[in-house]
Amino acid sequence: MLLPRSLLFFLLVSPSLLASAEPAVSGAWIRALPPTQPVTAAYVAVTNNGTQAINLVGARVEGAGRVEIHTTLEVDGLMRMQQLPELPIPPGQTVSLEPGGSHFMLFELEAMPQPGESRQMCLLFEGAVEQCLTAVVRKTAATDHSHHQHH
Ligand SMILES: [Cu+2]
Repeated sequence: MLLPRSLLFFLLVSPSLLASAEPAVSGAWIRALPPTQPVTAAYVAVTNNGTQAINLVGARVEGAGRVEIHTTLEVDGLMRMQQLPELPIPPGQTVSLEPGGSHFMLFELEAMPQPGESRQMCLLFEGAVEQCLTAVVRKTAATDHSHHQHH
Protein backbone atom coordinates (compact mmCIF):
# COMPACT_ATOMS: atom_id res chain seq x y z
CA MET A 1 0.00 0.00 0.00
CA LEU A 2 1.29 3.42 -0.91
CA LEU A 3 0.71 6.32 1.40
CA PRO A 4 -0.56 9.52 -0.15
CA ARG A 5 2.26 12.03 -0.41
CA SER A 6 0.54 14.46 1.95
CA LEU A 7 0.16 11.85 4.69
CA LEU A 8 3.78 10.78 4.29
CA PHE A 9 4.85 14.39 4.66
CA PHE A 10 2.78 14.69 7.83
CA LEU A 11 4.37 11.54 9.28
CA LEU A 12 7.82 12.90 8.57
CA VAL A 13 7.31 16.33 10.10
CA SER A 14 5.08 15.44 13.05
CA PRO A 15 7.89 14.48 15.48
CA SER A 16 9.37 17.96 15.21
CA LEU A 17 5.93 19.49 15.68
CA LEU A 18 5.49 17.48 18.86
CA ALA A 19 8.87 18.62 20.16
CA SER A 20 7.64 22.16 20.59
CA ALA A 21 9.47 24.91 22.44
CA GLU A 22 7.17 24.55 25.43
CA PRO A 23 9.23 23.76 28.50
CA ALA A 24 8.06 20.83 30.62
CA VAL A 25 7.97 21.26 34.39
CA SER A 26 7.80 18.53 37.02
CA GLY A 27 8.54 17.55 40.59
CA ALA A 28 7.69 20.87 42.22
CA TRP A 29 7.94 21.08 45.98
CA ILE A 30 8.16 23.74 48.65
CA ARG A 31 10.21 23.36 51.81
CA ALA A 32 8.24 23.63 55.04
CA LEU A 33 10.28 25.58 57.58
CA PRO A 34 9.31 26.45 61.14
CA PRO A 35 6.43 28.98 61.16
CA THR A 36 8.76 31.60 62.65
CA GLN A 37 10.77 31.75 59.40
CA PRO A 38 9.71 34.61 57.09
CA VAL A 39 10.87 33.01 53.83
CA THR A 40 11.33 29.57 52.31
CA ALA A 41 12.51 27.91 49.10
CA ALA A 42 10.80 26.00 46.30
CA TYR A 43 12.22 23.53 43.82
CA VAL A 44 11.24 22.16 40.41
CA ALA A 45 12.76 20.50 37.34
CA VAL A 46 12.49 22.20 33.94
CA THR A 47 13.03 20.30 30.69
CA ASN A 48 13.61 22.10 27.42
CA ASN A 49 12.40 19.82 24.61
CA GLY A 50 12.96 22.48 22.00
CA THR A 51 15.98 23.33 19.88
CA GLN A 52 16.64 26.76 21.35
CA ALA A 53 17.58 27.89 24.84
CA ILE A 54 14.70 29.03 27.03
CA ASN A 55 15.12 31.54 29.83
CA LEU A 56 13.31 31.02 33.08
CA VAL A 57 12.62 34.55 34.32
CA GLY A 58 10.51 34.06 37.43
CA ALA A 59 7.62 32.33 39.10
CA ARG A 60 4.40 32.92 40.93
CA VAL A 61 3.60 30.75 43.93
CA GLU A 62 0.23 30.75 45.66
CA GLY A 63 0.56 32.40 49.07
CA ALA A 64 3.88 34.13 48.35
CA GLY A 65 3.90 37.84 47.57
CA ARG A 66 7.22 37.76 45.78
CA VAL A 67 9.42 35.04 44.24
CA GLU A 68 13.06 35.38 43.23
CA ILE A 69 15.35 32.98 41.37
CA HIS A 70 18.42 32.30 43.49
CA THR A 71 21.58 30.36 42.97
CA THR A 72 23.90 29.09 45.68
CA LEU A 73 27.58 29.99 45.53
CA GLU A 74 30.43 29.00 47.75
CA VAL A 75 32.36 32.13 48.75
CA ASP A 76 35.35 31.71 51.08
CA GLY A 77 33.98 28.38 52.29
CA LEU A 78 30.55 29.82 53.03
CA MET A 79 27.41 29.06 51.06
CA ARG A 80 25.80 32.25 49.90
CA MET A 81 22.69 32.87 47.85
CA GLN A 82 22.62 35.24 44.94
CA GLN A 83 19.64 36.42 42.94
CA LEU A 84 19.58 35.54 39.23
CA PRO A 85 17.62 37.72 36.78
CA GLU A 86 17.11 34.64 34.61
CA LEU A 87 18.11 31.01 34.42
CA PRO A 88 18.84 29.61 30.93
CA ILE A 89 17.57 26.10 30.14
CA PRO A 90 19.72 24.74 27.27
CA PRO A 91 17.93 22.86 24.45
CA GLY A 92 17.46 19.16 25.12
CA GLN A 93 18.38 19.50 28.78
CA THR A 94 16.73 19.36 32.16
CA VAL A 95 17.74 21.92 34.75
CA SER A 96 16.81 21.02 38.30
CA LEU A 97 16.25 23.62 40.94
CA GLU A 98 17.22 21.64 44.02
CA PRO A 99 18.63 22.02 47.52
CA GLY A 100 22.23 23.23 47.41
CA GLY A 101 21.79 24.75 43.96
CA SER A 102 19.37 27.05 42.23
CA HIS A 103 15.98 27.54 43.81
CA PHE A 104 13.02 29.85 44.03
CA MET A 105 13.01 32.01 47.14
CA LEU A 106 9.53 32.74 48.41
CA PHE A 107 9.06 36.09 50.15
CA GLU A 108 6.08 37.81 51.77
CA LEU A 109 4.43 34.53 52.76
CA GLU A 110 0.82 34.69 53.89
CA ALA A 111 1.78 31.81 56.18
CA MET A 112 4.53 29.20 56.21
CA PRO A 113 3.30 26.25 54.07
CA GLN A 114 2.76 23.11 56.14
CA PRO A 115 3.81 19.57 55.19
CA GLY A 116 1.05 17.80 53.28
CA GLU A 117 -0.33 21.00 51.80
CA SER A 118 0.05 21.95 48.16
CA ARG A 119 0.36 25.22 46.31
CA GLN A 120 -0.14 26.28 42.74
CA MET A 121 3.19 27.24 41.14
CA CYS A 122 3.52 28.99 37.77
CA LEU A 123 6.91 29.30 36.13
CA LEU A 124 7.41 32.30 33.87
CA PHE A 125 9.61 32.07 30.81
CA GLU A 126 10.87 34.72 28.45
CA GLY A 127 8.30 35.47 25.77
CA ALA A 128 5.36 35.38 28.22
CA VAL A 129 5.31 31.57 28.28
CA GLU A 130 3.90 30.25 31.52
CA GLN A 131 3.80 26.69 32.86
CA CYS A 132 1.81 25.87 35.98
CA LEU A 133 1.82 22.83 38.22
CA THR A 134 1.04 21.83 41.75
CA ALA A 135 3.87 22.00 44.27
CA VAL A 136 3.68 19.75 47.31
CA VAL A 137 4.96 20.94 50.67
CA ARG A 138 7.61 18.80 52.39
CA LYS A 139 10.24 19.24 55.07
CA THR A 140 12.99 17.62 52.97
CA ALA A 141 13.59 16.43 49.42
CA ALA A 142 12.04 13.03 48.63
CA THR A 143 15.50 11.83 47.68
CA ASP A 144 18.26 13.98 49.03
CA HIS A 145 21.07 14.08 46.48
CA SER A 146 22.68 17.16 47.98
CA HIS A 147 25.66 15.30 49.49
CA HIS A 148 26.76 13.84 46.17
CA GLN A 149 26.17 16.78 43.94
CA HIS A 150 28.54 17.89 41.21
CA HIS A 151 30.14 21.28 41.43
CU1 LIG B 1 17.54 31.77 48.24
